[in-house]
Amino acid sequence: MLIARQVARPGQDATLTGLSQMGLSLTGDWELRPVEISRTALAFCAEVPLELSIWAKKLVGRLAALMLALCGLLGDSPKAMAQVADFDIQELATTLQVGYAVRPIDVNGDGRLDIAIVDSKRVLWLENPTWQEHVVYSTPDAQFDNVCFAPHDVNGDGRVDFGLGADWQFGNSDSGGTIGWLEHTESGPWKYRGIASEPTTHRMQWVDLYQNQKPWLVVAPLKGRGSRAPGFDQTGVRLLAFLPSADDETWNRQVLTEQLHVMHNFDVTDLDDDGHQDLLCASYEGVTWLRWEDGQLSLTRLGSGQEQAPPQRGASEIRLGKLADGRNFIATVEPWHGDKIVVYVQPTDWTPPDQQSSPPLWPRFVLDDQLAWGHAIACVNLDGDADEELVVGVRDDREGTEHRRGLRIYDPRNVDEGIWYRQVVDPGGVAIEDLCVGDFDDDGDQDIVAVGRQTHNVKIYWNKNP
Ligand SMILES: [Ca+2]
Ligand SMILES: [Ca+2]
Ligand SMILES: [Ca+2]
Ligand SMILES: [Ca+2]
Repeated sequence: MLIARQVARPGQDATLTGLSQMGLSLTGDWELRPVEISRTALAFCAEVPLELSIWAKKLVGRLAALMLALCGLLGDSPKAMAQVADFDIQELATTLQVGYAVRPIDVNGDGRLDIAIVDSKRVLWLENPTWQEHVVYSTPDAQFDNVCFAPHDVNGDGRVDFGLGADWQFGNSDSGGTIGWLEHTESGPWKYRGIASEPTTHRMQWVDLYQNQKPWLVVAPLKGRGSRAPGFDQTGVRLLAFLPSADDETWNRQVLTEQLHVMHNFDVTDLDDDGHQDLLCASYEGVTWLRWEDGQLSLTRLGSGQEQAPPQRGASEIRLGKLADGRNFIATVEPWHGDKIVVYVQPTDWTPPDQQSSPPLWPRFVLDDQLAWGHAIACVNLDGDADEELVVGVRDDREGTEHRRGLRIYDPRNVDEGIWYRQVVDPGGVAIEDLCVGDFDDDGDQDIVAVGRQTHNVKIYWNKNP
């Protein structure tokens, strides 16, 4: 473990990216921060003539890395600084095809959080504390996979039901993509009811759109209808909302917006703390905040996303986090095929704009570019300070490198300068398609559950912080 000094200046687009552009590569746990002594290394690198051969540049890079390492060794204990949280790791007996989605839900109403999972052809829950498998819906003969779900007591009988997105066809933006719900029956399999279909249905959440305690099922397809490779940017995504009614066929439905393109995920938030739910969407447009005022929807762009041509554009995963001083940060995976972990930090003087104005974007910091595809994010308090930490699930190994898929934690230290600690947990352990957080042992701290794609597994990372 090594302390790296931040080489990019505060306000520059990238911190770690600045390092890698100079041929530096840091593995394991690290901290990025600016110090006087690092400027020697920075100046040394910056003065290398551009026409130097690649080998000469590598040599310079290694010398700079050595200097940085020495800087670190002169400082505080690197291990103590990089360690954010301590975990006991438990692999459960369940084997998945693809663990598309996982949520912490008390399915049986006994007061203990269970683990609910959407697998390729099954919906199941694992009962706390034995983690016994209960398969409530199985479609072994289906041609295509389930992809997403969202819990809510749809029929008001006291048992939690699930909205379900299925018939997932990544390459078909013309048809397919089912939206329905699973009624939690008293015993036996749950009953599926179809509501609608929308090609590339991909993510769903229940949202109280109009602050009347009647949540709508909000559904985000990945791509616009009829959009085509390579960019899939010809048409906007139809962000849909469905309000339950007694008759499944007549659920009230709305298209909330078609302005955004290639929306990989969205988060349900209350970003301006007005007590009303709003949405943060990750798309080619970067980070867009959707809110309702007097029933009117407004869209405000808060973060740029990666500004390159499609499909290397925008953001793909997104969650809102809270800092100890009350400000927000927005954590994303960027671009769509996300090889970067990015945060946007709310400026200290930021206030929600009126609907007509377009305020400056929040500053963007690249925390990590040593990954193939980050595919899940949570913002949660894991340690003893009041800041929320950033939890990231990396799905794929990066080819030809030592940067493994698995769990990574980022701890905010000085967010206005892009300074975070990184902790790599159980590298290679889970090819994380999705993760969730919850206090599964009811000991007052937040634990993490990750579900795998290529690894087909489920692991609980028990938080052992004192
Ligand atoms: Ca339970
Ligand atoms: Ca119910
Ligand atoms: Ca914390
Ligand atoms: Ca716990």
